[in-house]
Amino acid sequence: MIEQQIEHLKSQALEQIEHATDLNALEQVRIDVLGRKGALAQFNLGKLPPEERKLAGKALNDAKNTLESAFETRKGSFASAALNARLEREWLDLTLPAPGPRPGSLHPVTIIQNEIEDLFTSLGFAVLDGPEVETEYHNFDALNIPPEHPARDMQDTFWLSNGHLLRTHTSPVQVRGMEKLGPPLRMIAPGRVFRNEEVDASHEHTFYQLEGMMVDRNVSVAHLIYFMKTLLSAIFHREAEVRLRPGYFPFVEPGFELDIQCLICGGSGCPVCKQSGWVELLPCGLVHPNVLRTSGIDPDQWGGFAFGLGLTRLAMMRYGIDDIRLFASGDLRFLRQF
Ligand code: 2NL
Repeated sequence: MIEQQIEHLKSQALEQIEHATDLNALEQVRIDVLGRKGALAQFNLGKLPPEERKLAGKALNDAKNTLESAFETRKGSFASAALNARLEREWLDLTLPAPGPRPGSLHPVTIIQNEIEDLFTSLGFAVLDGPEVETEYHNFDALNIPPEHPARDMQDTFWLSNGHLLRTHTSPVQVRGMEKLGPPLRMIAPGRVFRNEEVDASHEHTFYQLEGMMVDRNVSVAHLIYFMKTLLSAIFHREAEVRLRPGYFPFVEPGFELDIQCLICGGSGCPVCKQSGWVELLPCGLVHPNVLRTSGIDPDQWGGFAFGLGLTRLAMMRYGIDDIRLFASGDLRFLRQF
């Protein structure tokens, strides 16, 4: 009789445990059933005959044990559900890009320009800037470029209606540098230049140059070669073999085309160097006496070397870029690669 009541209470309690919706509800069931004044405590076995008391006591103990372990199990399932819910709520994908605007990156021409500026700064050169709209004097006359020179033609230069022009090289910055600083001097002039070009994969109307000049006493071609080799080692991160060929530029005498031994084949000949083993890299020379004199420097006292480096072309070589139009395209798929 009493065992049946216990059994009934047990199965009822097990059901309540199963249906408890949260920890509080479960605890209430536990107090109601197993608590000091709970349902199980209400059974009074004292009045039973010994034989029955023994059986009833065993049933009561079984029920208590069964219910206690059912409570623990249910409690454990609430705890793991709570943990799972928290894990789900606080789940974080650390491989996702951070929110907000993406960090930008430097333009490939800027990367190379910065590297070369750092090198020349360390060698005592000033980094100069100048106007992009120039006078005919600073862009041509002061550079010993004669009036009939083809560079002065409308086909090659963007002229403004007031007689000024968009600088076709950064040389006018160096002219202004000579006027302002006087000898001795070391300077580089990186910047944007403009030519009236038919645009295609290898020609742009706007591109970047970096020119440099050193004026001092007894400056020779040996100094020029030393500085150019230092420059090329910094750019290509290795010793570069160079050769000089004669080249004509009105603002230098003598003038040279400086070639480097092909970095692809090492000089044995390949498609990049057109089987010659050499790649044309930069024009250079000793500053023409007329150019020094025009800017107020006595060519009998002072001499100098100068060079011009196509930053845009260098970036194309460094990064294997086959279309010059990409540089100013603003195409993020291009820019994000650097
Ligand atoms: C080029 C130009 C060269 C120079 C530029 C220079 C400037 C002054 C005096 C003498 Cl103020 N020379 N600059 C010298 C040699 C070559 O190249 O178009 N480079 C890509």
